[in-house]
Amino acid sequence: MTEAKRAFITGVTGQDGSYMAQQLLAKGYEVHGLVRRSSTFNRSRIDHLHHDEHIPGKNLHLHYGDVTDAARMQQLMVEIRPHEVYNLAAQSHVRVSFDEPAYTAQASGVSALNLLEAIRSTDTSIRFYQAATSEMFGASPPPQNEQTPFYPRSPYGVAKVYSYWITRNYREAYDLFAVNGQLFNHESPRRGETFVTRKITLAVAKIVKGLASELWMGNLDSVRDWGYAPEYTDGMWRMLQADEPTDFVLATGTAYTIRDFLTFAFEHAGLDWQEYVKFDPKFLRPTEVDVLIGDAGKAKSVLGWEATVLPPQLAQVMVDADIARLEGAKEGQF
Ligand code: NAP
Ligand code: G4F
Repeated sequence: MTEAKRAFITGVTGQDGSYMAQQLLAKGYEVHGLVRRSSTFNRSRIDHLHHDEHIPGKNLHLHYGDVTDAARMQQLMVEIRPHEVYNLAAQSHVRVSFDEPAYTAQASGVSALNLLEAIRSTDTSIRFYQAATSEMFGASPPPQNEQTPFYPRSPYGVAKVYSYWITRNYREAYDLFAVNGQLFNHESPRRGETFVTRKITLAVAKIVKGLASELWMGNLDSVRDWGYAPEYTDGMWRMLQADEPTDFVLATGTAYTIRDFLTFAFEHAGLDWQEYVKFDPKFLRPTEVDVLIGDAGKAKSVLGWEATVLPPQLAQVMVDADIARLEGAKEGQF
C-alpha cells in the first residue's frame, strides 16, 4: 500500500483552513493542523471533521502552536514530515491591522519565514503554499494580475508583501517548491463574522428573525471581487500539484460595490437595505483599497482553475446559511 500524503495546515480553524482540511481528507490525505490554545472553544469550523463517520480515516491531527514561534514550527516540521504545507494562518483583518501593526507583521508576514526556514532545514522536497493576497495590489489600478506592481494600503498588506517576497526568495535561492496564491476576496457561510459580506448576511438573518433592526457600516463605495472559498482552497491545492512552482492570482473577474452586496443579500430576504443600514465612522480605515478586480487568466490556462460561484449567488447562499443557523442547523452542515 502506498503511504498517504501528509499535509500540514496552519490556520486550520479559519475559513480557508477548514475547507482545505475537509478537501484534503476527502482526497485521502493525513492532515495535520496547527491550533492555538484559547480559553474559549475555537474549533467550531473543524469540529465536524473529527466526528464525521463519512470522512475516510478520520485522519485529522491537531497540534498546539503559534506561527510566530519559529522553534515550534521547526519542531513540528520534523515531527510531522509533511509532503505539503499550507500557511493559511494570519491576523487577516485589514482594519485590525491598523490597531495591531507589529503583531500583524509577525503573524501575517514573518510567519512565512519561520515555516520556510523549518522546511529548508528539514526536507527541501516539502511543497509550500503561502496565502498571499490581492491586498498587496492595494492602490494599483485594476485589473490586477501576477504582473501588477504592489502598492499595499494597510499594515496587513505590507506584511503580506514581505511574506510574498520571502517565499519567492526561498524558491529562487534554495530551489524550494514554494508558491504564493495572490487570492482576491473569497467568502462562504464560514467567513468570520466581522468581514463585510458575513456581517451583512448575518444581519439580514437576524432582521428576518426579529433579532435585529439595524446594521452599522463604514465605506459602501469600495469595489471587491468576491468568490466562493471552497473553490479557492481547491485552487491552492492545484498550485502545489503543478509541474513547476510559480505564483497565481485567483479571482472571479467581477466587480461589485459593498452597496451591491447589500442589495443582493437584503433583496434575497425581501428587504430594502436602505431601511436598515446606518453609517458609523469607526468602520472606516485610515487608508482604503478602493478597487480590486482580478484577472485569473494564468490560473485558468495552467491549472484549469476557474471560479463558478459569483457574488449574487454567493450572497444568497450565505443568507440562507445564516438563517438556517438561527433555526438551529449544525455548524458542520456549512
Ligand atoms: P481567518 O478565517 O481569519 O483564519 C485565520 C486563521 O489563522 C485562524 O485559524 C486563526 O486561528 C489562525 N491564526 C491567526 N494568528 C495565528 C497565529 N499567530 N498562530 C497560529 N494561527 C494563527 O482567515 P481566512 O479567511 O481563512 O484566510 C486564510 C489566509 O488567507 C489568511 O492568511 C488570509 O490572510 C489569507 N487571505 C484571505 C483572503 C480571504 O478573502 N479570505 C484573501 C486573500 C488572502 P484562530 O482560530 O485561533 O484565531
Ligand atoms: O470584508 P472586508 O473587511 O475585507 P478586505 O478588507 O477586503 O480584506 C479581506 O480580503 C483580502 C483580500 O483582498 C484578504 F487578504 C483579507 O485577509 C480579508 O479577508 O472589507 C471589504 C470592504 C472594505 O473596503 C471595507 O472598508 O468593505 C468595507 N466595509 C464597509 N463597512 C466594511 C464595513 N468592512 C468591514 N469589515 N466592516 C464594515 O462594517
